Amino acid sequence: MTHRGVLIGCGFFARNHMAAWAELEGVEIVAVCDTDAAKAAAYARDFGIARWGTDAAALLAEIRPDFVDIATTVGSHRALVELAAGHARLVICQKPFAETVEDAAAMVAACAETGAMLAVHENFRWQRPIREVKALVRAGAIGVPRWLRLSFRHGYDIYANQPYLAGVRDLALTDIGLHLFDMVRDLMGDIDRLSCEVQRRNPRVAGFDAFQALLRHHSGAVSTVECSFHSVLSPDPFPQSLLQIEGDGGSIEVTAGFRLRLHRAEGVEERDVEPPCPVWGERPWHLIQDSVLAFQRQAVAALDGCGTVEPSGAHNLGTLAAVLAAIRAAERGTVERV
Ligand code: NAD
Ligand code: 89Y
Repeated sequence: MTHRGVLIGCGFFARNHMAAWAELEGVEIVAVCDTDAAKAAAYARDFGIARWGTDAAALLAEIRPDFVDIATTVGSHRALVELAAGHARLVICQKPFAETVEDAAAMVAACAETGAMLAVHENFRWQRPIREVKALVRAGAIGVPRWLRLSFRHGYDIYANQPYLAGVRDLALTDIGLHLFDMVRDLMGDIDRLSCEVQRRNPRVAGFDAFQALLRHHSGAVSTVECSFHSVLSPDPFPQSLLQIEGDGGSIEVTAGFRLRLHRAEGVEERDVEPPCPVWGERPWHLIQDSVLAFQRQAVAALDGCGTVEPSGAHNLGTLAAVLAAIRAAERGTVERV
């Protein structure tokens, strides 16, 4: 059986969603929607979609899809998720899920009420290097994880594709911090308290384009998470997250150029963890594009009745709360409980 989907938001990033849906068996995007008719029509033409529209409510009522994939920017998420909750079995919402915990909780409640599954398109945890690290940690390769450093620093011009980012106040925390905090929670467990410093590095952007946060987890583990969009590095590692994680029995590091090293008393094992570039993809975005495919693959399985899509809206509420706590900690110079 083919699960029928509607994609809402035909902008820069959703081209990756569309290409990935087209590659996956058992799903089909049957209609696309954008308030900008020219963008919706262009997607319909480029991806061979029969139906397009500018009014999400009218389109969902007409199509009655199995799933809705929301790829708009954050300001429209709550209204679209609440709408989709009444029309589909699965609702997927791009990050940032919401700007406030209140909005995020309302979306979780709306889907709980109708019984729709709700997932947030948090694809970074689905990147191949991160999946491999998680598999090693889960298999006990380093023992209990005690300390982690996650670093996302680059100078790639993200504003060329996403000009709206140049006007976001808490830019680094809300654009990439959400991804990093989701990955850290996935690897190290929930966060108890944190402190954070932010910086405005690029004089051409309005917001804080760098941050460094120190996290204490409920397990007692400690993580340091850092991000900068204005670092001069050659070769530029964008969009790789570099990582080091230590347990009592060993350490794992992921370095630039997709090298994973597992250090244990008996020696070091090294491997290449670069994902393939999809036929529709391009470097350096292939790391992210492959993770979109991996994230969406779960949706097909969930629609088939096998498992859920991770992370759920309810789980992402905790990630949003952590990022909002980091914003407060940076503003006040305090240690904040999450
Ligand atoms: P964009 O502005 O290029 O595209 C968003 C589109 O949504 C626009 O075409 C806009 O007209 C449309 N839209 C807005 N409100 C709508 C509504 N109510 N109904 C229908 N259409 C509506 O933005 P983008 O750069 O593609 O980013 C979209 C989201 O994807 C952002 O939240 C961004 O953070 C996220 N993103 C995620 C990743 C990732 O790796 N997960 C990467 C890049 C961007
Ligand atoms: O919006 C961001 C994301 O989620 O991944 C990379 C990005 O496109 C620019 O920072």
